[in-house]
Parts: sequence; C-alpha cells; structure tokens
Amino acid sequence: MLDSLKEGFQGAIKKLLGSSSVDERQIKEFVKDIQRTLLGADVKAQIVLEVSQRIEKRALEEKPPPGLPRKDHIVKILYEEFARILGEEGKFDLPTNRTNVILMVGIQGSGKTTTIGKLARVLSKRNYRVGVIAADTFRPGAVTQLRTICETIQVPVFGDEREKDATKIAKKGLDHFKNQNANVVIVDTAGRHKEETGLIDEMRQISKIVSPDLVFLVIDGTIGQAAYGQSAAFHKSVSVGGIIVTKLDGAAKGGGALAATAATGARIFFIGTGERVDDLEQFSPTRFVGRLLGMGDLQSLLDRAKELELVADEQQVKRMMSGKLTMSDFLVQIESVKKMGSLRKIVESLPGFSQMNVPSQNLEEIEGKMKYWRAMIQAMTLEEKNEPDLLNSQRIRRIARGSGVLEKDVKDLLTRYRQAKSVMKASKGRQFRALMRQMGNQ
Ligand SMILES: Nc1nc2c(ncn2[C@@H]2O[C@H](COP(=O)(O)OP(=O)(O)O)[C@@H](O)[C@H]2O)c(=O)[nH]1
Ligand SMILES: [Mg+2]
Repeated sequence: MLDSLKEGFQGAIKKLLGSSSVDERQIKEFVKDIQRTLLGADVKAQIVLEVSQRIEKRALEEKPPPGLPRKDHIVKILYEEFARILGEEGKFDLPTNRTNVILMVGIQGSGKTTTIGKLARVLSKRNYRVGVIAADTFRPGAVTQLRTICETIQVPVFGDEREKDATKIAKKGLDHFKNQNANVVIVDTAGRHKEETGLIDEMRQISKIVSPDLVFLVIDGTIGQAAYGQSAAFHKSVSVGGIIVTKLDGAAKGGGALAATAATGARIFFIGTGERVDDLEQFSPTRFVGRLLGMGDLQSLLDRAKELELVADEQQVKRMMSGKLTMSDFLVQIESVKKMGSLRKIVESLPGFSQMNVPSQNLEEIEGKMKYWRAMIQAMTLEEKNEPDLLNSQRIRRIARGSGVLEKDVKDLLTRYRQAKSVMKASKGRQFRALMRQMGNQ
C-alpha cells in the first residue's frame, strides 16, 4: 500500500537520521526530499507547498526539548504536519436510540456499493440493526449487486428493480426501516458520472428527502490529485461529514486521501483495503502516517517527546545538573520515571545504578508509593517545595492530612527525596542526564 510515498518518506528520514549533524542545509534537503515524494505521489502542488513550508519553518525555528535529539524532533514535526492535514483521531459512534441515516456519495466506480456492505458488517457486528436502501437506479444491476453483498452478511435491503425514480425508493425505504426500528439506514446512490450532471441534482434531492445524519464521501484512493476537484464538487452539493478512501490495497499513491480531506475539511473515517466484505479498516491518522514514515514505534517517539516537553523546563534541568534539587524537581523526576514504564528497566539501564543491585521488592514498593507522592508534594507550600528542610513535625502532619496519607508516608517521601538529592549531588546531575539520554535515545 502506498509504496512510493513510503519509500520516499523512509528514504528521507533515513538520510536525516544518518547524517552526523543537523544544520540548515540538512533540513532544507530533508524538506526537498519530502516535497519530491509528495509530488511523486500525486499530491496537489498547493498542499505540498503549504505542508513543506510549515515543516521547514518549524524544523529551523523550534528548539527540541532537552533530551530529545534534534533529528527525532524533526521526524515528530513531519508526523504532526501530516496528522494535522488528516485530522484528529476520531471515533465512529452513532446513538442507538434513533434511526441514523447515512448517505453514501461518490463518483461511479469509487466503491460505494462495496463499502456499504463493509460498513453494514462493521455496524451489525456492533449490534446495530442495519438496513440498506438501494437508491441507485442508474447503473444496471445495481440493486442485485447490493442484494448479493448484503445477503452474505444478512443485512436487509430495500429496493425495487422496476422503480426508476431514486427519490421515491429512498423515501419508501426510509419509512420501511423506520417502521422496523432500525438503528442505522445506509442509502446507496448512483453517485455522479462525469457527463451526468443530472445525477448531482438527484443526489441533492435524495439528501433532502432522507435528511442524512452523516454523508460519507467515497473516494477511490488510486485517482490521485483528481480527488481534490471531485471532493470539492460533492462538498458543494451536500455537506460531506466523513470520507472513506477505497482501494488502498492496490496501486494507490496516497495523494487522493490527503486531497479529499483538504478539499472538504472532513476527516477520513475508514479505508478500504480490498474487495471482500471484511476489507475495511477504521482509519487512524497516527497509524496511517506511522506506516508511511515506516516507524512502527512512532507512537513511542511521540510519547517520549511529550514527556520530555513536560520535563523540559530548562532552568530546572540546569538546577538539577548542578546538584540542587527542589521537591518540584523531584516530582518531575518521579513522573518522568513513572511514565517511562517499569522502574526496574530504567534503573538497570542507568549507569551506576545497575551495579547497585536493588532488590526487586524494593522497587515494587517504591512504584506503589509513587502514586501518593504527587499528592503529598502538591500539598506543600511553594516555600516548602523549594526548601524541604523546613518540614518539621507540625508541617508534616498538615501535609499528611492534606493529602490523605499517614505522617510516616510523608517522612518516607522526605527520605527518598534526600537520597535522590545526595545521588544528584554526588554525580553532579550525571544520573539525571543519563535519564534524559535514556529517554531521548531509547
Ligand atoms: N481492491 C479493491 N477494490 C475495491 C475496493 N472497494 C471497491 N472495490 C472495487 O471497485 C469496483 C467498484 O465498486 P462499487 O462498489 O461497485 O462502486 P460504486 O459504483 O461506487 O458503487 C468493484 O469492482 C469493487 O470490487 C477496495 O477497497 N479495494
Ligand atoms: Mg454502486
């Protein structure tokens, strides 16, 4: 799927990650590679220009959070800019207490009828009562095609081979399924043929009659940038609420997917990856772009970057590196450790710590306690956070009460804090730097 895009992106990333340093020249070259790839994948020139300019600007101007290598940061930017075009990660949820109407539009041959079968299957698997209306009276055999598909998945079809007025069928069909208390009714249409402007009017009329809750635009993923004009034309007549890109299993170049979202502002809900009724995937921008960029672990890069941004108060880093440590710094440390997963794994990979041979029981105990530390630290005043030595028994009692723990838990936290501080001091922040490095390059 989308081989040329994949090859191009992955080549560009490999080159970037392989270069010894990242300077302006490298960034410009990277952006050029991306541009070339996108144009080769038939993405509309205007989109290519916009997205590459944004990537270049951000890559040149943004400073990666400490701990995240600049190269990784640029890959993250690349990801973000594509995910932005493709839209937010979204759910496909329909209320069950009513009859939802979905109207399928799209040019002839784009895959509407096939996709209806796939969609009906997804929905009936989720226990929706689904009905399908065959309102394509234009293409010969369209009703039979829909019946054949829906028979295999046991979804009822309303159609009339002799009726030539699609709007009448749509109306009758909707009444029929409403009487049966269907949860979802999907309406198949003839779509639009290049020469048949009349069909656009027909689609508009059907839309008026059934007043759809959701209009799905079905786009053939192999048509490249022609998708832009097509999508825009449909969007002008009926408001497109979601996109389904089909045939991404074949020779699709991917440009169509980007173009369709850019033209309508609607996000892609599903992608079709084959002719069979099960070949429908819920679309996830993260996964899609991840696949393109060839990074199975893109998600972990993104998570890591997010963590580092959380941690990356530079002053804080400097302070810690100099061996000073406030309670707030300590909290940041704890949280970053916690988010990185198992404490044992981290401890073992830290130089110096691995030789300490910490018994696993201890680590599990610490992990269990960490949950409460945040609450305790938050119950401290700013003064106390900056100068934990102020914590006398009276203050300790107050903090314990304020965070719902025992006084001995607060004392325990203080002990841990002092331990961490002395380690910091002894290593002049090397441990912390190691932790950062660990997070940046894992
Ligand atoms: N390979 C592949 N073929 C598809 C996919 N979706 C639809 N098709 C094929 O595309 C052709 C047109 O599909 P159809 O549903 O009749 O399009 P419609 O005219 O929009 O209703 C048929 O031969 C389908 O089997 C897909 O995701 N992958
Ligand atoms: Mg059809």
